[in-house]
Amino acid sequence: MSDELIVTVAPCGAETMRTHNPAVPFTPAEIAAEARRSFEAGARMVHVHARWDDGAPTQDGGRFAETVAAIRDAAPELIVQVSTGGAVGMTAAERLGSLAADPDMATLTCGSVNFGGSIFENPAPLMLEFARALAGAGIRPELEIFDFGHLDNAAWLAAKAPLEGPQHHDLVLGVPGGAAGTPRNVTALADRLPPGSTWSATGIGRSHLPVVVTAIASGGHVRLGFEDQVELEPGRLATSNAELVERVVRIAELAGRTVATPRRAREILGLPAA
Ligand code: KMH
Ligand code: ZN
Repeated sequence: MSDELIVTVAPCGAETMRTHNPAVPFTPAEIAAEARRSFEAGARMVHVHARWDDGAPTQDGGRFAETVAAIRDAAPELIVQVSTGGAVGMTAAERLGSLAADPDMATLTCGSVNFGGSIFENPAPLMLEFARALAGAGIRPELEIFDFGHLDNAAWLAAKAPLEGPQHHDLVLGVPGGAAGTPRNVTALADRLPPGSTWSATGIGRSHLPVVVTAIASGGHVRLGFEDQVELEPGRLATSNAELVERVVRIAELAGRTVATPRRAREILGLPAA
């Protein structure tokens, strides 16, 4: 197990609003400032959603390009990963708009999942279309695993679509409707990944700490930020994404993990040098 740790920050997501936490960033400049502070705190990748100024989620290519350009300007060392998940209810074509930003990586969700009172729809043809779109654009995927069957879908996808070599996965646990954010689910899923895979884990809401602590102890990487949780502890809102990153870096260092350098983070994830 490598002791090097890659922290991904997900600064806003598509669903977190200022009613949940007044510090959630919306504009390209606000998202870039949060990304910069998170980089300084130890984040090595940023998972990007774009918002309009009023906070409405968008996969508009122009807005994504503007958001990614602002991030690259503020924190050129960060690996930029865009969302192709967008917000629940968006069409496949709409969701692929984010690829216009020419990111290092993009998400590829490996199956449908209940998402609170809605369904985050990722049927097999959409998965294939997205895998081919990423391969065609030379963008490395991050396979999003929200539930146990998604790993079986990922294996099906690897056999069907041009997914070359070992893949990087994010175990997104604790979505109401998906696999629960428990330590046992983290290790059960991580144990089933194909040899050579890399993985991170994300715990939604109050499953944040059990999930990231287990991932840190198990050799995985971690994702966190206002997309995934808004509190430091029950009833206490985080004042910035960087505050969440700082705490996880402290936990990781106590557990014997060291923050990967930007260069090593790219190597570990199979990305070309910056
Ligand atoms: N907003 C969720 C419905 C991703 O970024 O790829 C989907 C999501 C996954 O956030
Ligand atoms: Zn996302």
